[in-house]
Formats: sequence, structure tokens, C-alpha cells
Amino acid sequence: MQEKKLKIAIQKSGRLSEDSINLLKRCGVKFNNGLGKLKSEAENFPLEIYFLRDDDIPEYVADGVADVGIVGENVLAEMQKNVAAIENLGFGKCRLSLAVPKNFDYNSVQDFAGKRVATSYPQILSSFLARNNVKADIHTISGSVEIAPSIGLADAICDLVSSGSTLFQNGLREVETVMQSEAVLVSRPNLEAELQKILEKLLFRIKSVKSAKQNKYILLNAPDKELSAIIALLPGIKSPTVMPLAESGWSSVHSVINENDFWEIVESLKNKGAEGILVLSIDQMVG
Ligand code: PRT
Ligand code: ZN
Repeated sequence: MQEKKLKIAIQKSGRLSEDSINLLKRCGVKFNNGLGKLKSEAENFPLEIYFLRDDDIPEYVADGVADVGIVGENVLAEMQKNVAAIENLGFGKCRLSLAVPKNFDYNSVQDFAGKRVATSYPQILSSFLARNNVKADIHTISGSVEIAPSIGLADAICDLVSSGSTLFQNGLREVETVMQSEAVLVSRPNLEAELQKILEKLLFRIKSVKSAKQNKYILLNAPDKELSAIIALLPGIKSPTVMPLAESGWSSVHSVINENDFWEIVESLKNKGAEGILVLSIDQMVG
């Protein structure tokens, strides 16, 4: 009997494509992602990869054309399909925000009452406005939302923002965050047992890749008299590895540290006399 394959839909070309492909590759899945391909079969994992427009992914997953997919939470919330987010992936981070022209005298969300707001996210925006008891006139447009106020099409916009430079270049000011978003792995509910098993295998690998990205491997030389203070700075997974150096009075210390604490810890280590500090990225961190 032929082995069943899990079908995953990822963005064909856009902001999530490269990170989605890299994530699968770091999970050890080998496949050909040649330009213009619609579908690819993994060589060493029971996975079929579909390359699609991001807006179509929730529907394809809900309809069972694909079993799982990678899509922004913004698209997932807008499309309102019967698919569940099962894992945050840590890339494609942005926020959906309301922005007004610089000369708009803005005080509160009530100022949108009766205003024309251009957006590609009418569902998310209308529920946000309803939650705030504001009645505005939502104009749905599919692209270049940021130019709507300057051409007289709208009084304000609701669009995705990451650095904020697009808003700035168009003379707009961000005033309310409607939602935060990042790429998520989505699945259709009630996958059959065999597919669920493959998904769990993939998910285990995804989690290992994610925690590897959040951590760094650190090696350093520590003067023995400061060893306990240095060890206290480095919790490690269980506890740091300590080995004597050839030169007496010194030890080599190995550990794993969280990326967020990285600079703080390195500074404290130097203050305690640590030398030859090396920091390496981790490929996989299992269990
Ligand atoms: O062709 P397809 O339909 O697949 O792609 P698309 O053009 O609809 O989507 P794409 O590739 O632009 O974005 C895919 C997903 O990336 C989005 O759904 C978000 O989840 C995520 N993402 C993250 C972003 C941004 N950051 C982002 N900055 N999507 C769009 N933008 C745009 C935004 O619309 C605005 O035009 O970038 C501009 C703002 O960026 P800053 O840096 O100037 O603030
Ligand atoms: Zn799209």
C-alpha cells in the first residue's frame, strides 16, 4: 500500500515564501522549489508541498485540497474559514493598524465615526469597530491602500505595518493597532489518524527548529576562582558543562543561552573575568 502524504500549502511568492521554505528545509525536508512550480513532493518525508497565493490558503485547507498550511494570522482572521492555528512560527511579524493623514486631529477611536476607511481587511476592521461601538464607512480595496487618502478615496486607512516606513512616506500616522500578526501553521480539523501522525512528526521538528533559533551555544574560558559566579549566570539546559583547561586555574564552560538575554549575559560574564567567549548558532534543539 502506498504511504499517505500530508499536503501542506505555502505562499508561492511573497513575504512568507522564503521563511516557509527555509523552515521546511531546516526540518530536514528535501524538496525542489524550482521557480513556477505549483506542487512538489518531498524526497525524504511524506509531504507534498503546494505553492499558492496566501489569500487562497485558508480556503484550500478548509476544503481539504491541502491538509495544513502556513499563512499570516491576518489572512486567517479575515477569511474566517474552518481551520485552526496550531503553531506560531515566529516570522512574518506585522500588525494591522489604523492610520490617518498627519493633519487629522486624532484623539480616540471614536474619531472614525462617519469616516471613510480604506482597507483590504474589511472583516477584521468591522469587528474591531463594532467592539468599539464606532460606525464608519469601510471601503474594501485590494492593494495600495496607503494612497487612498491622498487621492481622496478615504479619510483613513487600515493596513499592515511592519517598519512603518510606508505610512511615513505617504504622510500617514499610525493611531490604533487592530491586531498583531505572524505566520502560523494551520490545519483543517479532524485529520485522519495517519495524516495526524505525519503532522505530529513535522510539528516536533518545527518546535526543535524554533527553540534552536531562540537559543545560542556559548563557550568561554573562566578563571576557577569565579567559576561558581559564572555558572550561576549560565543556567543551560540542565547545567553547564565545565572542563579543566591545560593551563591551571582556568576552566572551559559550555552552555546554552536565550537569544533575548544574550548581551546582558555576555556583559556580566566579562565582568566576572570570562575570556575567549564564543557564541554559536544552533541548528536543531531536540527535546
Ligand atoms: O501574492 P500573494 O497574495 O500571495 O501575496 P500578498 O501580496 O497578498 O502578500 P505579501 O507577500 O505582501 O504578504 C504576505 C503576508 O506577510 C501578509 O499576509 C502578512 O501576514 C505578512 N507581512 C508581514 C506583511 C508585512 N509584514 C508587510 N509589511 N504583509 C504586507 N506588508 C506590507 C503592507 O501591506 C504595506 O504595504 O508592507 C507595507 C508596510 O511595510 P512597512 O515596513 O513599510 O511598514
Ligand atoms: Zn495575498
